[in-house]
Amino acid sequence: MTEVDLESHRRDVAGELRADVRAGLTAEQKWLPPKWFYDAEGSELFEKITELPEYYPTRSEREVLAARAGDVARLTDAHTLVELGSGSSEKTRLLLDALTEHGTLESFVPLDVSESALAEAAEAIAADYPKLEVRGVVGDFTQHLNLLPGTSPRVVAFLGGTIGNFLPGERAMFLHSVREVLDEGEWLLLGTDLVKDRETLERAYDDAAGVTAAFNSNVLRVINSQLGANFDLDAFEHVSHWNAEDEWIEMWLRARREVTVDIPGADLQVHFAAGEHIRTEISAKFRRTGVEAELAAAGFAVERWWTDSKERFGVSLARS
Ligand code: AVJ
Repeated sequence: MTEVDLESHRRDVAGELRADVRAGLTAEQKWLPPKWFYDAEGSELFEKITELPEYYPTRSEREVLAARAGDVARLTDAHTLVELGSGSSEKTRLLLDALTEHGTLESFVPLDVSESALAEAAEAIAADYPKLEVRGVVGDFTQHLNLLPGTSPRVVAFLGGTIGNFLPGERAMFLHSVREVLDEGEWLLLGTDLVKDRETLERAYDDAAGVTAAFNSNVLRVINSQLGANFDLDAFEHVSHWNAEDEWIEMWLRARREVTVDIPGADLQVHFAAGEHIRTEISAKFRRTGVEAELAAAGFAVERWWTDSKERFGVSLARS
């Protein structure tokens, strides 16, 4: 097996979790940031989600990439492909194939918070693309963008609709910070899940096999193991709800009964009334006009907009 060196920018994971847990679980409306889903087990559960019949985004985006990867290569002449929140990098192979074929690609830089998912993906890709320099970065894409290696022109891919996990203000800040680290003429390839009927959306986030429910409560398992907490996972139920006004899916963990939880690693005891919920994720859904306006506001020129045949998922190619 090829060995790929990962560089890590995550210095104090327990300290960061502690701060997020203290902020989120002492708030009037309790919340937790979605990045804490992704320990080794959570990353595996997410991979299972991508294969569920109800979870269309992965398949829809793959259809777009399969059709358009050649266009991405031709339009960008990329020397470096950076992937933010890379996970398994499974769909990314379509881009790597096209860019390798096109003859310009030198390096691939996947960045993810999950060291286990990143190591596995980076090694598999290094083995399958022997001429490619693979430089995995363990990091948080809201904090570690300025540390990305690679020669210009670079394409930064942010796929899967993960941008939907940000609130609108965070999203604007994030897009500005991507624009800031890129040189003029470099590229952003952005995947955005699109607004559609409530039923399709809510089913995608509440599958019949219960994988999404397990993924959601995994964040409590992470807090138990990292901070010595005593969350009873069975005391919380998975809820996914389409918020039509804000146009995002909200995932909650709702207390089935009154519960008190000790979180010694955060010096915290948290009380939940029966029915009280923690918001664990938002997954915003987009419209073409909104995506184009947000990219333009961040200083990008949108050169292409592509969707799958059912118009469920959009991919934008934008130039700095
Ligand atoms: C990885 C953030 C794109 O929002 O659809 C899947 C995560 N959450 N099912 C999404 C997720 C519940 C996913 N992203």
